[in-house]
Amino acid sequence: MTLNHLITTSIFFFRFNGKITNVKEYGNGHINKTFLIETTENRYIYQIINSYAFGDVEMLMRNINIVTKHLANHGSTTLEVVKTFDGANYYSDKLHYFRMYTFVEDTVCYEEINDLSLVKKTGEAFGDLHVKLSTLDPKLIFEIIKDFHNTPIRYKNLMKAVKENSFGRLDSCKEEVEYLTKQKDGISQIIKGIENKTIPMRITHNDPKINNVLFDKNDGSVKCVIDLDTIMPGSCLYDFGDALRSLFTGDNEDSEDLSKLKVNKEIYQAYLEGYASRMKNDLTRREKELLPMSIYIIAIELACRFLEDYLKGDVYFHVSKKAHNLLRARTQIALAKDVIENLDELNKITKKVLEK
Ligand code: ADP
Ligand code: GN1
Ligand code: MG
Repeated sequence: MTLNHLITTSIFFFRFNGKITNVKEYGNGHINKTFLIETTENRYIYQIINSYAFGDVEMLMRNINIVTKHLANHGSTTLEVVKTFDGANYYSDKLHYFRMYTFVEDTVCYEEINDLSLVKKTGEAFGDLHVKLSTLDPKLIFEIIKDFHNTPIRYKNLMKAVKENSFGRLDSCKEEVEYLTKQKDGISQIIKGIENKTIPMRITHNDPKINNVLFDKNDGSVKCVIDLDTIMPGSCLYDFGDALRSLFTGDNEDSEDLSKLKVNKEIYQAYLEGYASRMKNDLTRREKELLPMSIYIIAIELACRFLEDYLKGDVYFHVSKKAHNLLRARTQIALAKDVIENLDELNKITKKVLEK
Protein backbone atom coordinates (compact mmCIF):
# COMPACT_ATOMS: atom_id res chain seq x y z
CA MET A 1 0.00 0.00 0.00
CA THR A 2 1.47 3.40 -0.92
CA LEU A 3 1.78 6.18 1.64
CA ASN A 4 -0.65 8.22 -0.41
CA HIS A 5 -3.25 5.47 -0.25
CA LEU A 6 -2.68 5.05 3.50
CA ILE A 7 -3.33 8.74 4.03
CA THR A 8 -6.39 9.05 1.82
CA THR A 9 -8.03 5.96 3.36
CA SER A 10 -7.51 7.14 6.95
CA ILE A 11 -7.50 10.93 7.14
CA PHE A 12 -11.24 11.45 6.64
CA PHE A 13 -11.90 9.74 9.96
CA PHE A 14 -10.48 12.90 11.62
CA ARG A 15 -12.39 16.04 12.49
CA PHE A 16 -10.22 18.65 10.74
CA ASN A 17 -11.41 21.94 9.27
CA GLY A 18 -11.51 22.82 5.57
CA LYS A 19 -10.67 20.95 2.38
CA ILE A 20 -7.22 19.40 1.92
CA THR A 21 -5.06 21.41 -0.49
CA ASN A 22 -1.63 19.87 0.07
CA VAL A 23 0.05 16.87 1.75
CA LYS A 24 3.81 16.45 2.11
CA GLU A 25 6.30 14.48 4.19
CA TYR A 26 7.62 16.62 6.99
CA GLY A 27 10.40 16.86 9.60
CA ASN A 28 13.36 14.64 10.42
CA GLY A 29 12.01 12.35 13.14
CA HIS A 30 13.54 8.86 13.32
CA ILE A 31 10.45 7.05 14.59
CA ASN A 32 7.05 8.11 13.22
CA LYS A 33 6.16 8.99 9.62
CA THR A 34 5.16 12.64 9.70
CA PHE A 35 3.17 14.68 7.15
CA LEU A 36 2.17 18.30 6.92
CA ILE A 37 -1.46 18.64 5.85
CA GLU A 38 -2.67 21.97 4.50
CA THR A 39 -6.37 22.67 4.18
CA THR A 40 -8.32 25.70 3.03
CA GLU A 41 -8.57 26.70 6.71
CA ASN A 42 -5.70 25.32 8.81
CA ARG A 43 -2.49 23.32 8.86
CA TYR A 44 -2.11 19.97 10.62
CA ILE A 45 0.52 17.37 11.44
CA TYR A 46 -0.55 13.85 10.46
CA GLN A 47 1.46 10.88 11.70
CA ILE A 48 1.62 7.18 11.05
CA ILE A 49 2.63 6.05 14.52
CA ASN A 50 5.50 3.58 14.70
CA SER A 51 3.77 0.64 16.36
CA TYR A 52 7.01 -1.38 16.36
CA ALA A 53 8.50 1.20 18.73
CA PHE A 54 5.27 1.87 20.63
CA GLY A 55 3.60 -1.49 21.15
CA ASP A 56 0.50 -0.17 22.91
CA VAL A 57 -0.82 2.79 20.91
CA GLU A 58 -4.00 3.00 22.99
CA MET A 59 -1.93 3.63 26.14
CA LEU A 60 0.48 5.90 24.25
CA MET A 61 -2.37 8.21 23.24
CA ARG A 62 -3.86 7.99 26.73
CA ASN A 63 -0.55 9.22 28.18
CA ILE A 64 -0.46 12.08 25.67
CA ASN A 65 -4.00 13.06 26.52
CA ILE A 66 -3.21 13.19 30.25
CA VAL A 67 0.09 15.03 29.80
CA THR A 68 -1.21 17.64 27.34
CA LYS A 69 -4.21 18.40 29.58
CA HIS A 70 -1.90 18.79 32.59
CA LEU A 71 0.51 21.07 30.71
CA ALA A 72 -2.31 23.21 29.27
CA ASN A 73 -3.78 23.58 32.78
CA HIS A 74 -0.36 24.84 33.90
CA GLY A 75 -0.26 27.53 31.24
CA SER A 76 1.92 25.82 28.59
CA THR A 77 1.33 25.79 24.86
CA THR A 78 1.32 22.09 24.09
CA LEU A 79 0.32 19.57 21.42
CA GLU A 80 -3.38 19.55 20.58
CA VAL A 81 -4.79 16.23 19.43
CA VAL A 82 -7.44 16.37 16.68
CA LYS A 83 -10.01 13.68 17.47
CA THR A 84 -11.75 11.31 15.09
CA PHE A 85 -15.50 11.56 14.43
CA ASP A 86 -15.88 8.74 16.97
CA GLY A 87 -14.20 10.90 19.62
CA ALA A 88 -11.00 8.79 19.66
CA ASN A 89 -7.42 10.11 19.87
CA TYR A 90 -6.24 7.98 16.95
CA TYR A 91 -7.54 5.83 14.10
CA SER A 92 -6.39 2.33 13.25
CA ASP A 93 -7.07 0.21 10.17
CA LYS A 94 -5.86 -2.74 12.31
CA LEU A 95 -2.44 -2.67 10.62
CA HIS A 96 -1.48 1.00 10.96
CA TYR A 97 -2.12 3.70 13.55
CA PHE A 98 -2.76 7.34 12.63
CA ARG A 99 -3.06 10.55 14.65
CA MET A 100 -3.47 14.22 13.93
CA TYR A 101 -2.23 17.32 15.75
CA THR A 102 -2.95 20.95 15.02
CA PHE A 103 0.18 22.53 13.53
CA VAL A 104 1.87 24.82 16.07
CA GLU A 105 2.09 27.97 13.91
CA ASP A 106 4.66 30.76 13.86
CA THR A 107 7.44 28.50 15.06
CA VAL A 108 10.87 27.37 13.92
CA CYS A 109 12.27 23.88 14.47
CA TYR A 110 16.08 23.59 14.44
CA GLU A 111 18.33 20.58 13.83
CA GLU A 112 21.23 22.53 15.29
CA ILE A 113 21.59 25.61 17.52
CA ASN A 114 24.65 27.78 17.97
CA ASP A 115 23.02 30.85 19.48
CA LEU A 116 23.73 30.65 23.23
CA SER A 117 20.63 32.61 24.20
CA LEU A 118 18.46 29.98 22.42
CA VAL A 119 20.42 27.22 24.14
CA LYS A 120 19.75 28.82 27.53
CA LYS A 121 16.05 29.12 26.68
CA THR A 122 16.01 25.42 25.80
CA GLY A 123 17.48 24.61 29.24
CA GLU A 124 14.81 26.78 30.87
CA ALA A 125 12.09 25.03 28.84
CA PHE A 126 13.12 21.53 29.95
CA GLY A 127 13.53 22.82 33.53
CA ASP A 128 10.00 24.26 33.37
CA LEU A 129 8.71 20.99 31.92
CA HIS A 130 10.23 19.01 34.81
CA VAL A 131 8.74 21.44 37.33
CA LYS A 132 5.29 21.21 35.75
CA LEU A 133 5.38 17.43 35.41
CA SER A 134 6.35 17.09 39.09
CA THR A 135 2.71 17.75 40.04
CA LEU A 136 1.36 15.02 37.75
CA ASP A 137 0.56 11.75 39.50
CA PRO A 138 3.11 9.17 38.15
CA LYS A 139 0.56 6.39 38.65
CA LEU A 140 -1.47 7.89 35.79
CA ILE A 141 1.38 7.46 33.30
CA PHE A 142 1.99 4.13 31.58
CA GLU A 143 5.59 3.01 30.93
CA ILE A 144 5.19 3.09 27.18
CA ILE A 145 8.60 1.62 26.31
CA LYS A 146 9.82 -0.57 29.13
CA ASP A 147 13.38 0.20 30.29
CA PHE A 148 13.64 2.94 27.65
CA HIS A 149 16.51 4.58 29.54
CA ASN A 150 18.03 1.67 31.38
CA THR A 151 21.59 1.85 30.10
CA PRO A 152 22.79 -1.55 31.44
CA ILE A 153 19.79 -3.22 29.76
CA ARG A 154 20.53 -1.38 26.48
CA TYR A 155 24.09 -2.70 26.80
CA LYS A 156 22.86 -6.28 27.39
CA ASN A 157 20.54 -6.01 24.36
CA LEU A 158 23.50 -4.99 22.23
CA MET A 159 25.56 -7.93 23.49
CA LYS A 160 22.69 -10.30 22.62
CA ALA A 161 22.55 -8.87 19.09
CA VAL A 162 26.34 -9.27 18.82
CA LYS A 163 26.05 -12.92 19.81
CA GLU A 164 23.23 -13.60 17.36
CA ASN A 165 24.81 -11.60 14.51
CA SER A 166 21.67 -12.40 12.53
CA PHE A 167 22.48 -10.20 9.51
CA GLY A 168 26.18 -11.14 9.38
CA ARG A 169 27.18 -7.50 10.00
CA LEU A 170 29.44 -8.07 13.01
CA ASP A 171 32.68 -8.00 11.03
CA SER A 172 31.96 -4.43 9.95
CA CYS A 173 31.56 -3.13 13.51
CA LYS A 174 34.09 -5.07 15.59
CA GLU A 175 35.95 -1.92 16.68
CA GLU A 176 32.76 -0.24 17.92
CA VAL A 177 31.64 -3.37 19.79
CA GLU A 178 35.07 -3.63 21.42
CA TYR A 179 34.97 0.01 22.56
CA LEU A 180 31.41 -0.30 23.95
CA THR A 181 32.32 -3.55 25.77
CA LYS A 182 34.98 -1.60 27.67
CA GLN A 183 32.42 0.98 28.85
CA LYS A 184 30.33 -1.58 30.77
CA ASP A 185 31.29 -0.37 34.26
CA GLY A 186 30.84 3.37 33.73
CA ILE A 187 27.31 3.29 32.35
CA SER A 188 25.34 2.02 35.37
CA GLN A 189 25.70 5.09 37.58
CA ILE A 190 22.25 6.62 36.97
CA ILE A 191 20.47 3.28 37.31
CA LYS A 192 22.43 2.49 40.52
CA GLY A 193 21.45 5.92 41.91
CA ILE A 194 17.78 5.19 41.16
CA GLU A 195 18.11 1.80 42.91
CA ASN A 196 19.80 3.22 46.03
CA LYS A 197 17.41 6.22 46.01
CA THR A 198 20.06 8.93 45.70
CA ILE A 199 18.42 9.75 42.35
CA PRO A 200 14.63 10.26 42.46
CA MET A 201 12.24 9.05 39.79
CA ARG A 202 10.47 12.02 38.19
CA ILE A 203 8.22 12.33 35.18
CA THR A 204 10.47 13.27 32.30
CA HIS A 205 10.35 13.80 28.54
CA ASN A 206 12.89 11.09 27.66
CA ASP A 207 13.54 12.39 24.12
CA PRO A 208 14.66 16.02 24.50
CA LYS A 209 16.25 16.21 21.08
CA ILE A 210 16.54 19.73 19.74
CA ASN A 211 14.14 19.07 16.86
CA ASN A 212 11.53 18.21 19.49
CA VAL A 213 11.39 21.87 20.54
CA LEU A 214 9.49 24.57 18.61
CA PHE A 215 10.74 28.16 19.01
CA ASP A 216 8.57 31.22 18.50
CA LYS A 217 9.65 32.65 15.16
CA ASN A 218 9.14 36.24 16.32
CA ASP A 219 10.78 36.45 19.74
CA GLY A 220 12.89 33.24 19.89
CA SER A 221 11.22 31.97 23.08
CA VAL A 222 10.40 28.27 23.36
CA LYS A 223 6.79 28.00 22.28
CA CYS A 224 6.21 24.27 22.60
CA VAL A 225 8.02 21.07 23.56
CA ILE A 226 6.73 18.35 21.22
CA ASP A 227 7.19 14.59 20.63
CA LEU A 228 5.56 13.64 23.92
CA ASP A 229 5.47 9.91 23.03
CA THR A 230 8.03 8.94 25.65
CA ILE A 231 6.88 11.01 28.62
CA MET A 232 7.13 8.56 31.51
CA PRO A 233 8.75 8.15 34.91
CA GLY A 234 12.54 8.41 34.66
CA SER A 235 15.59 10.34 35.83
CA CYS A 236 16.00 14.01 34.95
CA LEU A 237 19.67 13.16 34.27
CA TYR A 238 18.71 11.30 31.11
CA ASP A 239 16.87 14.40 29.85
CA PHE A 240 19.75 16.68 30.83
CA GLY A 241 22.37 14.45 29.17
CA ASP A 242 20.26 13.79 26.09
CA ALA A 243 19.47 17.46 25.44
CA LEU A 244 23.19 18.29 25.56
CA ARG A 245 24.07 15.23 23.50
CA SER A 246 21.66 16.47 20.85
CA LEU A 247 22.96 20.07 21.05
CA PHE A 248 26.57 18.87 20.68
CA THR A 249 25.70 16.46 17.87
CA GLY A 250 23.64 19.04 15.97
CA ASP A 251 23.23 18.13 12.34
CA ASN A 252 26.06 15.58 12.51
CA GLU A 253 24.24 12.59 13.97
CA ASP A 254 25.05 10.56 10.86
CA SER A 255 28.10 12.43 9.64
CA GLU A 256 31.22 10.57 8.53
CA ASP A 257 33.41 13.43 9.76
CA LEU A 258 33.86 12.44 13.39
CA SER A 259 36.01 15.49 14.14
CA LYS A 260 32.77 17.47 14.30
CA LEU A 261 31.53 15.53 17.33
CA LYS A 262 32.84 17.78 20.06
CA VAL A 263 31.81 19.03 23.45
CA ASN A 264 31.13 22.76 23.35
CA LYS A 265 31.69 24.20 26.83
CA GLU A 266 29.83 27.42 26.11
CA ILE A 267 26.77 25.46 25.04
CA TYR A 268 27.10 23.31 28.18
CA GLN A 269 27.23 26.37 30.43
CA ALA A 270 24.33 28.13 28.71
CA TYR A 271 22.08 25.05 28.87
CA LEU A 272 22.99 24.39 32.51
CA GLU A 273 22.32 28.02 33.47
CA GLY A 274 18.87 27.78 31.90
CA TYR A 275 18.06 24.39 33.44
CA ALA A 276 19.44 25.29 36.88
CA SER A 277 17.42 28.53 36.95
CA ARG A 278 14.33 26.31 37.27
CA MET A 279 15.56 23.09 38.89
CA LYS A 280 18.65 23.91 41.01
CA ASN A 281 16.85 23.70 44.36
CA ASP A 282 15.14 20.42 43.47
CA LEU A 283 18.23 18.49 42.42
CA THR A 284 19.78 16.01 44.87
CA ARG A 285 23.52 15.95 45.56
CA ARG A 286 23.99 12.85 43.41
CA GLU A 287 22.00 14.34 40.52
CA LYS A 288 24.21 17.44 40.60
CA GLU A 289 27.37 15.30 40.65
CA LEU A 290 26.30 13.30 37.61
CA LEU A 291 25.19 16.20 35.35
CA PRO A 292 28.33 16.16 33.13
CA MET A 293 28.65 12.37 33.20
CA SER A 294 25.02 11.99 32.09
CA ILE A 295 26.04 13.16 28.60
CA TYR A 296 28.58 10.34 28.32
CA ILE A 297 26.08 7.78 29.67
CA ILE A 298 23.33 8.72 27.21
CA ALA A 299 25.78 8.85 24.28
CA ILE A 300 26.94 5.31 25.10
CA GLU A 301 23.33 4.18 25.58
CA LEU A 302 22.36 5.57 22.16
CA ALA A 303 25.47 4.07 20.54
CA CYS A 304 24.36 0.68 21.94
CA ARG A 305 20.84 1.23 20.54
CA PHE A 306 22.03 2.28 17.07
CA LEU A 307 24.52 -0.58 16.88
CA GLU A 308 21.97 -3.12 18.10
CA ASP A 309 19.59 -1.93 15.36
CA TYR A 310 22.38 -2.15 12.76
CA LEU A 311 23.10 -5.75 13.80
CA LYS A 312 19.39 -6.63 13.70
CA GLY A 313 18.90 -5.28 10.16
CA ASP A 314 17.53 -1.76 10.92
CA VAL A 315 14.15 -2.55 12.40
CA TYR A 316 13.70 0.38 14.81
CA PHE A 317 15.20 3.66 13.54
CA HIS A 318 14.32 4.95 10.05
CA VAL A 319 17.34 4.57 7.77
CA SER A 320 18.05 6.14 4.39
CA LYS A 321 21.59 5.11 3.50
CA LYS A 322 23.95 2.17 3.71
CA ALA A 323 25.17 1.35 7.23
CA HIS A 324 23.20 4.35 8.50
CA ASN A 325 22.84 3.02 12.05
CA LEU A 326 26.53 2.11 12.17
CA LEU A 327 27.47 5.69 11.21
CA ARG A 328 25.13 6.94 13.92
CA ALA A 329 26.72 4.65 16.52
CA ARG A 330 30.16 5.96 15.53
CA THR A 331 29.15 9.59 16.07
CA GLN A 332 27.84 8.79 19.56
CA ILE A 333 31.08 6.98 20.42
CA ALA A 334 33.14 9.94 19.19
CA LEU A 335 31.07 12.28 21.36
CA ALA A 336 31.30 10.01 24.42
CA LYS A 337 35.10 10.01 24.10
CA ASP A 338 35.17 13.80 23.93
CA VAL A 339 32.95 14.10 27.02
CA ILE A 340 35.46 12.01 28.98
CA GLU A 341 38.34 14.18 27.65
CA ASN A 342 36.53 17.28 28.90
CA LEU A 343 35.05 15.92 32.11
CA ASP A 344 37.20 17.98 34.52
CA GLU A 345 36.30 21.20 32.73
CA LEU A 346 32.60 20.31 32.65
CA ASN A 347 32.69 19.52 36.38
CA LYS A 348 34.26 22.92 37.08
CA ILE A 349 31.61 24.74 35.05
CA THR A 350 28.89 22.76 36.85
CA LYS A 351 30.22 23.74 40.28
CA LYS A 352 30.52 27.37 39.27
CA VAL A 353 26.98 27.59 37.84
CA LEU A 354 25.33 25.71 40.71
CA GLU A 355 27.11 27.81 43.36
CA LYS A 356 25.83 31.08 41.86
P1 ADP B 1 9.32 11.50 15.62
O1 ADP B 1 8.82 10.73 16.82
O2 ADP B 1 9.42 10.67 14.41
O3 ADP B 1 10.55 12.26 15.96
P2 ADP B 1 7.85 14.01 15.95
O4 ADP B 1 6.54 13.94 16.69
O5 ADP B 1 9.01 14.56 16.68
O6 ADP B 1 8.15 12.57 15.32
O7 ADP B 1 7.60 14.90 14.64
C1 ADP B 1 8.60 15.05 13.64
C2 ADP B 1 8.78 16.53 13.31
O8 ADP B 1 7.53 17.11 12.89
C3 ADP B 1 9.26 17.41 14.47
O9 ADP B 1 10.66 17.39 14.61
C4 ADP B 1 8.71 18.78 14.04
O10 ADP B 1 9.56 19.38 13.08
C5 ADP B 1 7.41 18.46 13.34
N1 ADP B 1 6.20 18.54 14.21
C6 ADP B 1 5.64 17.55 14.94
N2 ADP B 1 4.53 17.95 15.55
C7 ADP B 1 4.34 19.26 15.21
C8 ADP B 1 3.31 20.24 15.49
N3 ADP B 1 2.24 19.94 16.23
N4 ADP B 1 3.46 21.48 14.94
C9 ADP B 1 4.52 21.79 14.15
N5 ADP B 1 5.51 20.90 13.84
C10 ADP B 1 5.42 19.65 14.35
C1 GN1 C 1 14.63 9.08 18.27
O1 GN1 C 1 11.87 10.30 17.50
P1 GN1 C 1 13.11 11.14 17.50
O2 GN1 C 1 13.77 11.23 16.19
O3 GN1 C 1 12.79 12.47 18.13
C2 GN1 C 1 14.56 8.24 19.55
C3 GN1 C 1 15.44 8.86 20.63
C4 GN1 C 1 16.86 9.00 20.12
C5 GN1 C 1 16.86 9.81 18.83
C6 GN1 C 1 18.24 9.88 18.22
C7 GN1 C 1 11.20 7.01 20.78
O4 GN1 C 1 14.11 10.38 18.51
O5 GN1 C 1 15.45 8.02 21.79
O6 GN1 C 1 17.67 9.65 21.08
O7 GN1 C 1 15.97 9.20 17.85
N1 GN1 C 1 13.17 8.17 20.01
C8 GN1 C 1 12.62 6.99 20.36
O8 GN1 C 1 18.25 10.77 17.17
O9 GN1 C 1 13.25 5.91 20.34
MG1 MG D 1 10.91 13.78 17.26
